[in-house]
This record gives sequence, C-alpha cells and structure tokens, in this order.
Amino acid sequence: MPEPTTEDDEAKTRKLIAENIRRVEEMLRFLPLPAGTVDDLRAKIGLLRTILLEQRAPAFALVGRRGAGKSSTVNAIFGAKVAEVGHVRARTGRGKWFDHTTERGALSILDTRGIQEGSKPADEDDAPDAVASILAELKRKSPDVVVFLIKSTETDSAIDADLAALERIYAEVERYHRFRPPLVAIATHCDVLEPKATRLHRADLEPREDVEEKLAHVSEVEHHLESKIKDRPKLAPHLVWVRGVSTYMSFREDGTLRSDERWRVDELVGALFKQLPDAGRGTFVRIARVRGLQDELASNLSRATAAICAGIAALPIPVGDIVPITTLQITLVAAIAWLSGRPLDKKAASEFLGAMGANVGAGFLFREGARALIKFVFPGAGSMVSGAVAFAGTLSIGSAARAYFLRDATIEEAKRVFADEKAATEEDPQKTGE
Ligand SMILES: Nc1nc2c(ncn2[C@@H]2O[C@H](COP(=O)(O)OP(=O)(O)OP(=O)(O)O)[C@@H](O)[C@H]2O)c(=O)[nH]1
Ligand SMILES: [Mg+2]
Repeated sequence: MPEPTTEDDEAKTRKLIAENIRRVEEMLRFLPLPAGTVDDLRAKIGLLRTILLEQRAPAFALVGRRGAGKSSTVNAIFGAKVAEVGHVRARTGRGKWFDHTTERGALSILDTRGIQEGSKPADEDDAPDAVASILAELKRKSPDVVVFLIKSTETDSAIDADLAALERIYAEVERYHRFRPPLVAIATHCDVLEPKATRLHRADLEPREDVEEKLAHVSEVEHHLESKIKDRPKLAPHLVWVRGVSTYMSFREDGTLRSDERWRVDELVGALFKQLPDAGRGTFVRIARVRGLQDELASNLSRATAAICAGIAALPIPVGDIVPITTLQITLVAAIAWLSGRPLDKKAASEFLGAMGANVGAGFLFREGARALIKFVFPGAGSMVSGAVAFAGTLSIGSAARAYFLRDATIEEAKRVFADEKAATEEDPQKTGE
C-alpha cells in the first residue's frame, strides 16, 4: 500500500509527530485527573516519544576470540550479510565502535577481538594498539549489553583467558560509566556438536534420539559455560542469559543467502531485546524482525496511546476530539508500520485508518455519538463514557494495524479485527485487546 517514501517525507512525519506529542503534553496540564494518573500518562507519552523520535543504534560489545562467531552473530541478527565472516582480513569495525547500517537501522558494534591476545599478538591484526583502541572506545561509549561468545567445542580449553579479557572490559566500563552492562553468554557452533550431522535447525526432520543426544551435549556446554562465569564474582552478578546457539548462514559472492542454519537466534534476539533501553528497542526489532518482539512493542504502544486518548477524551472541551485523538491514532498506526520495517509515513498511516472506516470523521463520531447517547440516559456522565470509547477505538486500531503490518493480514481481515475488537472492548473496557 505505501508508495516509496523519501527521507523528506520521513523527516516531515517526524516533525509532525513531535509537534503532536508536544501538544498532547500541553493538554495534559488541563486534564481533570488525579496527579498520579497524569504522571502515568506522561510516562506513556514518553514511551511514544522514545520509540518514534529518540531511537539510537543499540550498542553491543562482542567479546570472543578469533573465529568464535562475532561477525556471524551480527549477520545472524540482521538476517543478512553486513559483516565480513571467516578469514577475511577486514579491519573495518575492529577495535572501534562501528555502525553496521541497513535501511532498517543500525547496530553499533564494538568487536573486541585482540583484547585477549593483546599481550602476545597472533598476527599483525592483533597488535597491542588494538587493546589501547578498545579501551579508549569503551571510555567513549558504554555498551548496552556485553555479549560473550565461545565456540561450543572450546569451552574447556582457553576459556579462562577469554573470561579474564571479559573482566577487563567490565572493569573499564565500570570505571568510565559507573555502569555494569548485562552479560549475555553464548556457546556458538552448536551445530557441530555430536551427532554432527543432526540438524538442530531442522530438528523436525531428524530422528528424535539423535536430536535428544545433541541437545544433551548443548546443555552440558551451557552448564559448563555458566559455571565458569558464575565462578568469577566480578562477572557472575551481570550474567542474564546463557545458551548454546548456531549463527551459521552462508552467503553467495553477491551477498544473497545460500543457506540459513541459524538455531535459537530468535531467542538470542529476545534476550538482547529485554536488556535494551526503549531508545534502542524500536531500531532493534526493525533490524532483527522477530515478529513476537515487534508485536510486543506494538502492543505496548497501543495500550499507551489508548490510555492517552482516553485521558484527552476526558477533557471538558471538545477540542480534544478534533485534533489529537485522531492524530494520535495515526501516529500509532505509523509507529506500528515503522516497527515492521517500513518507513515512517504519516500519509500511509492515515490511509490505513481511512480504510478501517476510522477516519477523522469516525473518530469524532465515536465520542459525539456516545456522548449524545449517554447524556440522554444519564445526564452529566458523558466524559467517562467517551473516555472508554476512545480507549476501545484506539486499542482496536492498534490491533488492526498489528494484524495488517505485522501478521500480513489483508485490509479486509484487518477491518474485521478492528470491528470485532471495538465491539468487545466497548462492552468490557478491562479487555486490553490481547
Ligand atoms: N558451523 C558453524 N560455523 C560457524 C558458526 N558461526 C560462525 N561460523 C563460522 O566460523 C567462522 C568464523 O566465524 P566469524 O563470524 O568470522 O568469527 P569472528 O568471531 O568474527 O572471527 P574474527 O573476526 O576472526 O575474530 C566462519 O567461517 C563462520 O562461517 C556456527 O554457529 N556454526
Ligand atoms: Mg569477525
């Protein structure tokens, strides 16, 4: 549905959203609601603003020796070839924060290889100045999450040197930023554990005993890795997630995908998402395209927007309907489309809203209709009900947009979601559209 958008359109949309958010914040001061509720709405507006206007590249420090799978992990998250893998002597992005960028967004990666080999460089790539560079970079910017990687076939051998390097990184970050980032530890190359030929990423096609045997090996490796980290008091408190994974993808010369043998990368992405601040989460779900996470954020935004719309509907002056409720609903649709990986586009969002039959006019009718009705039944109780109606309508728009943009529903199906849910939530406003 959306036509190609230029960066100009994106910038324009962004500006409009900023303007609307500012206006809504101003209106909050006039809301006849208890202070606690107003604070809560303010936090919800903050979420909208952070997700839509204040995104930055999530920052990950990758710690693992040569060949552990650092570049492959970056590619596995993007689902595309953005980093050089294997024996390519690319210095790009080594020892410095480097933004791996696609049109969906950027990940800021600090590849710390060289820090463990620093005292005795294995080759000219790992010169001691790599260590100085890494330390300077850690001072310049703190990672949001530290990812420790080790080959699942090597967790016994030199792991102690790797963990010592990891401690060194934590000490630097703490010293400069007074922050101890969460630690995610992964045992890579799980596909090559015995029985080697058993495909974990296609376990459904493999004999069950073989899969079980392989999973038992994965679990052994995980326990070993976990206990090694737990043995170190400087690392143990920060460990949030340990798993065996496989990040293997094979790309042709032209960068197209030849084979995708990723296993548990969605879980890894989920674990990283959980540790990120909101300012990195929008970008991250666009890049990693894990539907469940996109939907989780979309659902949070829907609930936040619905609550704000309900708050605005409680304003005793009718101006609340004419402008912000509808524009906030358009903003919500634009946000959900954006989370799916599309450009930020207000026009496409209003078209979607129009297709739902929930355009400016309908938004106005939501409230006027309900108010007229309720005034007839209980004079004076109007604003309460219109708040519930605005809440239900906005939540239903969010659900329809989630179906269309995140689950590839057709417009007709999205319309049905909208209508069904609006009817259900108006009856029982406790329902949150889940
Ligand atoms: N079988 C298998 N191979 C993998 C996996 N992850 C990475 N590889 C391969 O292992 C080799 C090294 O992976 P890289 O991602 O380049 O490792 P790295 O940590 O970036 O290595 P350096 O950049 O040299 O420090 C490449 O040939 C990858 O294709 C995995 O999970 N399974
Ligand atoms: Mg690499």
